[in-house]
Amino acid sequence: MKSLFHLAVLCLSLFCLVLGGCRKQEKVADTKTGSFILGFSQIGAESAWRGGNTRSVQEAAAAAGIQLLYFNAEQKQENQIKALRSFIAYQVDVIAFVPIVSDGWEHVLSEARDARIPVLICDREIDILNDSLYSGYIGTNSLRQGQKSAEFLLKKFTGNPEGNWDKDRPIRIVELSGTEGSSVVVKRAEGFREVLAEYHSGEPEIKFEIIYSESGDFLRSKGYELMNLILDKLQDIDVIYSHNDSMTLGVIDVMKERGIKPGVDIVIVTIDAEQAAIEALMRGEVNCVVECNPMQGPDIIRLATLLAKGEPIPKISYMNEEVFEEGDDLSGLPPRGY
Ligand code: GYE
Repeated sequence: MKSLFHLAVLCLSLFCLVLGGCRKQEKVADTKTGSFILGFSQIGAESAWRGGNTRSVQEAAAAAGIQLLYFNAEQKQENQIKALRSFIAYQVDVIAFVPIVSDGWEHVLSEARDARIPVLICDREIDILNDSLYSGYIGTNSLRQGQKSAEFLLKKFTGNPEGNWDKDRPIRIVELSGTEGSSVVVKRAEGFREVLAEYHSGEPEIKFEIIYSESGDFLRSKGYELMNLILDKLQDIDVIYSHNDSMTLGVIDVMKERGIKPGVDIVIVTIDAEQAAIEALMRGEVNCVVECNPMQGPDIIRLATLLAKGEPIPKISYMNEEVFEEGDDLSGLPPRGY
């Protein structure tokens, strides 16, 4: 029985070697023509932002004539790891992926290294001891997004002593965070808190207090659900700090259902800058939109092309991102595309 099993393993190994050998020869041919095969593992379709991110990669690959093997992990890390392993088995030229969470990538990245396939981390970052296991990162600067969100609040509340909030108590903030364990959530929370903590209140004395923080997993439905719970449980909320626009749209739905004026009765700061959030800002329903740029496709293809040629890339590349605030003239802003 054992010999039959060993024979099966031997045949399977030979098959992969032959397939791999053919692929390797093709790879040399592909690189000669300047085209190559990119394996891309996307986390899912949880927000309009994610949809824009996926389209950006697919359109950039098509425009560059790059063969894209695309896998949607449907929000599961184990699906991403399976996808990366299939890219390795097929011996793609480059692997790019959006790590849904920061931890748990060492083994599969070691396998990619052993297969001599360079890896580009996109959008979200990973926590790893040996950062030589990936070639570089291109994505958003989530720490700055958290800092920019808090910087707006400092301007809003400390630069306006006549504001209509209760001066006899701290400014009460509710935080809706995204997917637990993702780098974006950790860094958006960290950046936000460090700016508020560094603020030494001038005159009049103003303090900020985060009274509640919960994950809405970047989903509009969870934002709606959480906001109902929050309004049933908490009073005197001055600010909603939301880690993405999808959750914010759920929050605004609830406020309107309960006769609360979003952006007026409760200040709202949100991250992403989806079209719907910019329109809410223009209607005065949101006070600050911090951009998180999903249009990473051209940069991902540019960096993957360098890797396919065996050239080095920067370890970290951040997207250009700005802040849109109440009172800004947004009439000239082009459609967001997500
Ligand atoms: O803010 C959110 C998406 O990883 C930066 O994921 C991205 C985040 C983005 O679902 O809308």
